Amino acid sequence: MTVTITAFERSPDGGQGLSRDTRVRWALEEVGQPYGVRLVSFQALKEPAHLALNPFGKIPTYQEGDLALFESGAIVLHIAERHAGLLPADANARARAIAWMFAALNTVEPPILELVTAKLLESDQPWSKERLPLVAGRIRDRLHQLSARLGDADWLDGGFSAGDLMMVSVLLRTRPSGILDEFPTLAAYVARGEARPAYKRAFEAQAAINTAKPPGP
Ligand SMILES: N[C@@H](CCC(=O)N[C@@H](CS)C(=O)NCC(=O)O)C(=O)O
Repeated sequence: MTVTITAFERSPDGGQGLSRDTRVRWALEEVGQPYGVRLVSFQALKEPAHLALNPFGKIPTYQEGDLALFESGAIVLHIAERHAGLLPADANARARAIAWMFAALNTVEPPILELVTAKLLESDQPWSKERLPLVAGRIRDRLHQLSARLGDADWLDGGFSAGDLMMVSVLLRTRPSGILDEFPTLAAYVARGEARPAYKRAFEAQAAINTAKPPGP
């Protein structure tokens, strides 16, 4: 069945691969599922046709026959459950891989997003300069813990899984701030993710759309 996802017509990151369609593209590439992409403008995200797919007016969405999904985590989990390659066969290992997906989205990503919000939306506030180090500190706390758990392993729990795909995708968002490079173990982990052929194909596909254009709003 044909799979169609949505992505920004013009990504605000100018093709760095930080928009959340990249993690969905990556999952589809890992499992060898062909897909189409419908590009959406910021304005179209808030129009009824897109809100019917994602009530919060965001990308990515995923359509496959009668099924329409939103939330990158739910989409990647769906792909991982339907195809071999992203979740282990052993039931307990599978549950742990899914736990790492949730950890990426629910424990590691929130402080990273908070820093983006603080920089983009609060920089004109008189308290902004004092708050930024606090927010960055919360990211560092999480990354210290994650780095300690990863240790010298290649991946979070045995072989590469959807948990790693999501964690690497989330950690990539700390690179522009320089924080990722403070954690050599995690920087190397992210580099291992980026070196995967499936990631490269996903990255290049989104870059082809975005690098030729000036950054969006
Ligand atoms: N939790 C959602 C977040 C989706 C999200 O924030 N998408 C961003 C792009 S990465 C977006 O569409 N932003 C446009 C907007 O908020 O207007 C997910 O993981 O899919």
